[in-house]
Amino acid sequence: MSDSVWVATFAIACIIIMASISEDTIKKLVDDAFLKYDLNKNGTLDVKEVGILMNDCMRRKNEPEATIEDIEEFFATIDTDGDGKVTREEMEKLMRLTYRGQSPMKK
Ligand SMILES: [Ca+2]
Ligand SMILES: [Ca+2]
Repeated sequence: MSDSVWVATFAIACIIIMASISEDTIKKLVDDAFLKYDLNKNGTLDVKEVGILMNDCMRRKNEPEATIEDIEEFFATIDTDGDGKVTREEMEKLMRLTYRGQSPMKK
């Protein structure tokens, strides 16, 4: 894996470790993520908001801040339809895949 893919995987793992997760709690986690990081309250996460989420995770683990490239790559991975914003559905889908060990980033 390239460094930036590793960072993205790490950031997702960090989100999941925030709570003891089960399939049923994914929705709650996504709600929490949006509550905290959807700063302009428009119901989607943009690149800037995702960057804040990532860097929160990095700081919590005492890792260096994510670079713009890391953030953009992570964002592109989450934004599966490529419309420039991450919806709850996209975030839920990603969390489910990651939780089941079927990360789309393994490719
Ligand atoms: Ca937003
Ligand atoms: Ca999208």
